Amino acid sequence: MTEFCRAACAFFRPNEQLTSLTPLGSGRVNDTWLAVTAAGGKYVLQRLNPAVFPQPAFVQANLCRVTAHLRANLPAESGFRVFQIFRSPTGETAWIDSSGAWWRLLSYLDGTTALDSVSSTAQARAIGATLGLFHRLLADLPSPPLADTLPGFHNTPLYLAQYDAILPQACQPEAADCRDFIAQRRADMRLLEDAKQHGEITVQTVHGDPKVGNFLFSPDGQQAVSLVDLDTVKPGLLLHDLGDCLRSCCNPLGEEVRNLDEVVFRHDFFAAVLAGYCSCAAGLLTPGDRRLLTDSARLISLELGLRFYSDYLAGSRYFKADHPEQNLFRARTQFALVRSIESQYSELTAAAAECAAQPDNSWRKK
Ligand code: GN1
Ligand code: MG
Repeated sequence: MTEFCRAACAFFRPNEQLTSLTPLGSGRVNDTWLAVTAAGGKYVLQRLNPAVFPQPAFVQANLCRVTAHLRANLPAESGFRVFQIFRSPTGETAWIDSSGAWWRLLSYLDGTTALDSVSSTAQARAIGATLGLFHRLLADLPSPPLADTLPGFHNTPLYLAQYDAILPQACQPEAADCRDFIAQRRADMRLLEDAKQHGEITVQTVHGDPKVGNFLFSPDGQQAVSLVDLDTVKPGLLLHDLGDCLRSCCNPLGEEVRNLDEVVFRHDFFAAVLAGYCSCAAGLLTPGDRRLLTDSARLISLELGLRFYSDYLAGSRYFKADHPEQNLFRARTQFALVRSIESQYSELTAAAAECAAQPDNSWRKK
């Protein structure tokens, strides 16, 4: 891999000498490095996972459009930073290695830090406000819609059908607790897709993966300054993003917890994310979106647990894993989170209704 990293850097920056290469972040799909050059340049070097993104050209085209649109429309006072996509001297935004994988070089946002987990309601609120700003800006993205880089992404009934198909040919033993957990919730899995079919909830350009680690903060951990990992930005549901952001932000122990009794969905962080979001983007939410806020967090946690469990059964071919049971543990953590949401369902729903009733101070949908 290091040889490919060197070749990719040389392709984009032929006149700079690479001095160090350090793995960056904890992405489960793509490979990412911090590349530093002798001239002091700091870059994010990424290899797109071809097994996950079959149309890398779409990913790159979306990335260019989205970053340009964000940059052109950011309110100056927002403090939000957008990374740059570097081109080779011949104008390419991607280098393709001999195995066919696509690589790109992005600017490293110096003076920022990624959090492992949320540790205060202030951070939760900052994340919610940043997601709201992101949605608001992308609500005005001129047509045509972005290409679908990952068909079926966040289509929960489709993940359920894939799980059913994997079961007869699983290469790992079934786990009875996960099997029963899924069996008891099969009917729930249609909730967002049905609401979408009925036109009750908002479809627009969304991030697709707004988990805690994708929000960059100021070094003191107080200000959220960016939202990165834009490969899954494409048309989707606002509730996919809200649900995913909530499932990640309200789970301070992270995605791999061994003692499942410790997993808790934090009620205070839930209210804070939503308060931050609504202060920026309440005007985007329809009554249907507002009604399903708690369910979105429950559904996306259930969906991710189902995806991890299916991948465990299939031999961990999608999510990177250090050992064969890692995706099983990840699935159990998500299912524990679902249980915690279920046990606080009415309190969470009341808190969500209160947040969504707040006036949107800054902006309204035109
Ligand atoms: C994957 O690769 P990463 O870590 O950015 C996944 C998300 C999951 C997340 C869970 C394209 O994101 O959907 O929520 O892992 N991305 C894709 O950590 O499947
Ligand atoms: Mg991602």
